[in-house]
Amino acid sequence: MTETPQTDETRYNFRDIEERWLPVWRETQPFRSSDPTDERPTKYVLDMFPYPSGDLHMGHAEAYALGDVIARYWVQRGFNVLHPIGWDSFGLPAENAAINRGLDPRGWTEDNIAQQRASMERYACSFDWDRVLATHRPEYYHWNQWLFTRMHEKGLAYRKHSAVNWCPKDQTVLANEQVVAGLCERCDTPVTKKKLNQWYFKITDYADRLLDDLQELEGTWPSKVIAMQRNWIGRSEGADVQFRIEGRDEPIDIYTTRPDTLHGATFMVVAADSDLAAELVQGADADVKQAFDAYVEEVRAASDIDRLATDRPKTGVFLNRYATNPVNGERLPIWASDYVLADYGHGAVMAVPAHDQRDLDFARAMDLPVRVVLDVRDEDGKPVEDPATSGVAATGDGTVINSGDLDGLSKADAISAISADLEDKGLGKSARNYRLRDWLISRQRYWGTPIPIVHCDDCGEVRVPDEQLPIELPPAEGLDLKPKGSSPLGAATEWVNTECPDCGKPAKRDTDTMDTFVDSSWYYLRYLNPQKTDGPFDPEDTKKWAPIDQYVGGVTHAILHLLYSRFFTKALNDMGLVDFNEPFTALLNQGMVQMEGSAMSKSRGNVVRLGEQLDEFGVDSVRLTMVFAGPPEDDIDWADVSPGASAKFLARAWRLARDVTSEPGVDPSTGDAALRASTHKTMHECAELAEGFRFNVVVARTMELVNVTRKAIDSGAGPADPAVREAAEAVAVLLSLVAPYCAEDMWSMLGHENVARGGWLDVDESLLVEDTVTCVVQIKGKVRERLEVPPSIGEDELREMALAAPRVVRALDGAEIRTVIVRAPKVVNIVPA
Ligand code: ANZ
Ligand code: ZN
Repeated sequence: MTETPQTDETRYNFRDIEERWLPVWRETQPFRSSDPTDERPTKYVLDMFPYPSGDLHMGHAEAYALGDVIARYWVQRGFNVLHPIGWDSFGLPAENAAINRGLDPRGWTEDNIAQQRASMERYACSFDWDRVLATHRPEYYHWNQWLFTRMHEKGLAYRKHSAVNWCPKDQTVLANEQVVAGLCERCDTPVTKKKLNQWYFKITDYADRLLDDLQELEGTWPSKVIAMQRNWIGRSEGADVQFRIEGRDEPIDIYTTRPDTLHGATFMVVAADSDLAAELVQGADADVKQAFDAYVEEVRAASDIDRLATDRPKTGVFLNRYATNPVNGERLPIWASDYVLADYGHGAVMAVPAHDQRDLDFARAMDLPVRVVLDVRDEDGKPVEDPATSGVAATGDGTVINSGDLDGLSKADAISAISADLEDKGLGKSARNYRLRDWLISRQRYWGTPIPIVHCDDCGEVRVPDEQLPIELPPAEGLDLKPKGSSPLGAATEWVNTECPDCGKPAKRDTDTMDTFVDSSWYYLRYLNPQKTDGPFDPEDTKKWAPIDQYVGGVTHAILHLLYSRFFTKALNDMGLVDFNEPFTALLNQGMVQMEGSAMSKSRGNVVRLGEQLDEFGVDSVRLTMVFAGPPEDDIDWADVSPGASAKFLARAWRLARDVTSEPGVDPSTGDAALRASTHKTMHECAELAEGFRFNVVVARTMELVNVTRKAIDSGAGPADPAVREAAEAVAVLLSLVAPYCAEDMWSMLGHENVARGGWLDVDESLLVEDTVTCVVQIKGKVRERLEVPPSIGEDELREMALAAPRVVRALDGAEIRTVIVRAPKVVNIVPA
């Protein structure tokens, strides 16, 4: 590539440029979205908000660069874009850090917020700084409490005594979702079970809607995330079947998805930690009881996820009790084991070892019989090996055998037949189960939203009246925040002791605080009116902006946060507070930033510091590198990219604007046609690319346009050509999406202000036609040559080109020509004499 000789590399100085524009943007706030007179159509682009647990890191830099490209793109397309930011500032990271440093979590949190905010401003995030929120501030959590109260009124918030996941290190309960492979998500301590009185949100009431409405998101959410949501909700269709228990008056229900295998049941298993197991073991011999008690002790320490794992050795205790199979009267021994969960279905299963792997593993471990009742074949039509010897359950489809009247039926027909029969006899009915559990929202920690409930000896659980909200957290001073199994708030005696809102007698405040996922379940609505004091959000503004057009964030939140937000939105919809059902119309998950093949972590010593990268290469180069590295969903390895090369490219782009000599507003139509075609084509394609999230290709196209423009300046049209100005302005607008400082500086050199609202080029369709078309040259109707010609080629020029083409000359071999028929630009027909 040629450069003008007067090029002076030192003249593009990102430090000067950053220093020049950051104060201007601080002053002008180009991304304010709350002007009521603004008539532009609206878009709501939302980035997941950060925890203020330190300064921004490379992961933030990637996510916010991508969200920013989207927001800035829609601004350039003429939309009033709401692109807000805030802080998810309650929760364990802040609290633990505060405990470790002996500081008040408030001050620590606010300091970190200030630091992150300054970094975001420097990073040129196009946030609307008038709408900032932080969930630890009373003006935010006031409305958590208000929403909790609405949930409580509707019976969607309730308290129950149950065994919960307990992290012995953090001394707090965890939602199932916060237990990863049996370990606490935060500190990797093995999670145990503890019986406690806890607050729940009844998300299971919404299981069907949460599942069915996923259909609406198909195509605009990553299919992987939709599948994860589906699995998490885990709807299962089957039947409840009644079994009599010898020596017990009431029969019990078991849940099965395979009533077709009833004849293959050879024993029954109840969850070791269920009430039923405890009841059945009553009256058993002392040694059975003792073995059972010891076993239950072990079981309580294991997580549900471990318990369900198929590769785990099976353990259990025979309870010395028997059940009766309703279809054939057979006597089935009853065992207690941990692979059956107490809170799924009825906490009891009929075990069909031939056709269920976990039952088979258990049967083989305990030496229990295996009976095949389905003739399952492999691909070659041969019967699969006997599960009793192979150790592999025959879980496929097949024909029923060893099952009396049912023999010969297919699996599906047998399920219908036996279900109908059981239903007739009153022994069974169809049933559904979900993997999804109610959402456990109470935490025994200080740094969260206090639950707005007062416990009164006479009135019980009393909601704090709306006009007494917010219930502010008492100061941390004087409280021991260290986790100890009960909430630190219990020690704030003055705060705890209150009077009952109903009867006025002395009563006590609930001392639990809310899971921070409550905060993030509706924050997108609070951005609409972060300062509103008489409600959580304004219905008019909700109509104007919500739901979110584009949500951007990490796939780590693919289950919990999205599920909870979807639940909140549906509950709010039912309360008439919003008129839509899904909060996030479209979702983009960015990849991760890695270093040398693995996630950055202190222990690996491969952490790249964002601040250092920004100091060395400049904000624009880092942003451009993030965006250019690949499709947004892909992980980026910082060892493979080159922010230095990005800086060189930006310098090259910047010099275009420096070199333009025409006046702003000059009519481009008289300019160099080829350059104009490139400019218009680039803008046209980049719009499509940006809307398809192919921002890396947008950057590549911009680079091409920079090269073409440079050629035009140096060896073609020259710096005064109006097409050169048009191209340089287009480059500035394109760069404003990824490299706003450089773009703003270019824009200013080009004689304009505020590149963010520069506006997308009005693409001239007539300039988009292909660069060349193929012209066929025929002699006496026979094709002799194909020529690539410009579509606008004139007849005379085309005739000359055709007659001069070497192959045509050879084919004519000096013959005289009678006529040449030219149909520009496609056909030339030569007729010799
Ligand atoms: C007999 C049977 C035979 C089963 C067979 C499966 C295959 P999903 O699809 O996950 O809902 N089950 C029922 N309650 C359970 C509990 N509390 N803990 C663990 N397992 C339980 O699974 C339903 C199946 O899981 C049920 O169908 C039951 O085993 C087992 F060839 O019943 B099945
Ligand atoms: Zn009372």
